[in-house]
Amino acid sequence: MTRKNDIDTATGERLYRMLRLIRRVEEEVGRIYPSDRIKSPVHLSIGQESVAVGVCDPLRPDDVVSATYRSHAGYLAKGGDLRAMFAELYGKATGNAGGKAGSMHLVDMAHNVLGSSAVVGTTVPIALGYAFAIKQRKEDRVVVAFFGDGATEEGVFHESLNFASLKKLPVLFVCENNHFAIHQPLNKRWATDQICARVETYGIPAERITDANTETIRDCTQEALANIRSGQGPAFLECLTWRWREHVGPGEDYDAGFRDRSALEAWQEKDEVERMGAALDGASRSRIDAEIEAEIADAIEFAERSPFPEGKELYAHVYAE
Ligand SMILES: Cc1ncc(C[n+]2csc(CCOP(=O)(O)OP(=O)(O)O)c2C)c(N)n1
Repeated sequence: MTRKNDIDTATGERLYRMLRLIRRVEEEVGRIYPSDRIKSPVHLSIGQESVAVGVCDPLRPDDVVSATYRSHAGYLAKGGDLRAMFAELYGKATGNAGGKAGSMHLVDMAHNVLGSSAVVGTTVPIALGYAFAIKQRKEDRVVVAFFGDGATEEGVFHESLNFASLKKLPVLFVCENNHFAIHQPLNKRWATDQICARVETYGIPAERITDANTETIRDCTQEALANIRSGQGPAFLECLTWRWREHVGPGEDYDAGFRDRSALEAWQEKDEVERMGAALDGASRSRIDAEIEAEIADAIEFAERSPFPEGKELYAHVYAE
C-alpha cells in the first residue's frame, strides 16, 4: 500500500533526524570496524532505516520494542542510549551489558528496548510474553516485535501469531522484508510471497508497505496502534526494504553473485534519508546534521576512553545468584 499524509515541519525534522542519526551511526560503525576496536560482529541496517523510524516515531515512551541481531536501528529509533551502544560494541564496561554482549544483543530497559538475540525468530515469542504480561496487568502499552523475512519461516513465528491472536495481545508484528536471508532470496524459500495472506489466516489484520516511505509506515503504524490499544488484538506490517551492505560486516556483497547492484541502485534512488532531508529547509538540515555529528563523536570518544570490564566480570551473570 502507498499513502501519504502531510506532516508538519517539526515531525519532518524529527523523522529526518532519526533517519540520519541511524545512517551516520552505522556508517561510523562500518568505518571503525576494520580497526578491530569494535569487538563484536555487526549487522548493519543501512538502507532499511525508514522501517524502524516510521514504526517507532508514534510509540509512547513506555511502549516496548524487540529487535533482532540487526538491532541498531530499532534500538536508536526507540531512544536507546548512543554512548552505551558504542561502548557495548567496543566491549567496554560502560556498555549496555557491561561490554559482554555486543552489537547483536543490545538492550536498554530504561527506554523499553528488550534485549535482542542472534537466534533467528527467538525474539518474537519473547516480545509476545511481554505483551501477555502487559495484558495480564491491564496496562495500556504495546510491544513491537521487529524481525526479518527469514524469521517468518520459523515454526515459533506461527505459534506466536496464533497465541497473540487467540489472547488478543497488544503486539505489533513488523516484518522487515529485505528480500534475503543471508544469501537466499525469497523466491528460493517461499512458495508464494503472500506473507500478509498467510498472517491473515490467524485473524490478524496485515498490511504490506511496498515503497519504504517513512510517512506511510508511520501512518500505518498509527492506525495499527489505535486498533491494538482499543483491545482489538495484534496487527502485522510487512515493510519491503533493502539491505545495502553485506549480511554481516561493513562491506558489500554484490560480487558474490546472488544479487544485483542494479537492485541496490533502484532502492538508493528512493533513499529515505535523502528524500526526507531534501524536504527540509537547508539551514535546518545543516543544523541537524551538525548536531548528529557532534553526538556521534561524543559517543565514540566515550567508548574509546571507557575501561574494559575487569577479569572477574567473566564469572558474573553466568549463574543465577
Ligand atoms: C535459528 C537460526 N537459524 C539459522 C541462523 C543463521 N542465520 C543468521 S541470520 C540468518 C538470516 C535471517 O534472515 P532474516 O530473518 O530475513 O533477517 P535479516 O538478516 O535479513 O535482517 C540466518 C539463517 C540463526 N542465527 N538462527
